[in-house]
Amino acid sequence: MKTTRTLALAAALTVAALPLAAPAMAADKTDLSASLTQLNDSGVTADVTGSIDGNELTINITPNGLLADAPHAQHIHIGGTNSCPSNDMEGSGADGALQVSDAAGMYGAIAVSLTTEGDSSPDSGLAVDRFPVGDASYSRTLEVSDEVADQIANGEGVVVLHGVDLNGSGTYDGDVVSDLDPSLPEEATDPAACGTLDVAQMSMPSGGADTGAGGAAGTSTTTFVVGGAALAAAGAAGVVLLRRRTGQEG
Ligand SMILES: [Cu+2]
Repeated sequence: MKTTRTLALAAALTVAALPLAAPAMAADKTDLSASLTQLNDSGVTADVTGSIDGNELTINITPNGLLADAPHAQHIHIGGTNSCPSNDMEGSGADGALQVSDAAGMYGAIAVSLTTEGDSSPDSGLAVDRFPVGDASYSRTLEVSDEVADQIANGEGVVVLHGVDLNGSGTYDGDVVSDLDPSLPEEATDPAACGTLDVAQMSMPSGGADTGAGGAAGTSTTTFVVGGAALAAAGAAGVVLLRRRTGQEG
């Protein structure tokens, strides 16, 4: 019979001992990151971090340059070529502005609405009263479907922030209506920034796998959980667990 012993090591000690350790993932958790760049000459950038762990999606967004005092719809798009258009791509809006559907073949359709509360399905894609205003930072953990979770973990997500003041009036206006909702001006929904939601490289410590060729008594598997991902997972406790399976009787 095998037993499992659990050793708790202070996170600080682990970091000090393994300063160059590559992030290693706990079983199902995959770290996500994106660096968004401008569309429609918006000047908007954003840093995105997060994770997908089973059906649990965590997304943190820090935008810069969004129109102040205006809501900004934000989504994870999936489909198309899972990519972003270039800032100079011409679209169907005013003076060639890029509307959402113009680049749907690249970033696909809305898969997750990154609302501040409540429903986060595509149905809430334009729930303007539940999206961040201006450059407000965003952080939320959501439940997503198996399919969407798999796609995101597979690196197929694209984060798009919407809402651009094309004419510099300080508010959403103009003569061209939104291709998503004709009751809104295109400025309210035109894409402002886009970035692919990249999956962190998975890497296990070298030499960590012991196939147990020495027989039953010698079978031993050690799983190291180190690095940034584990520190995030460990949270406030700041403890990294090192589980070691031994061949001893319990
Ligand atoms: Cu979108």
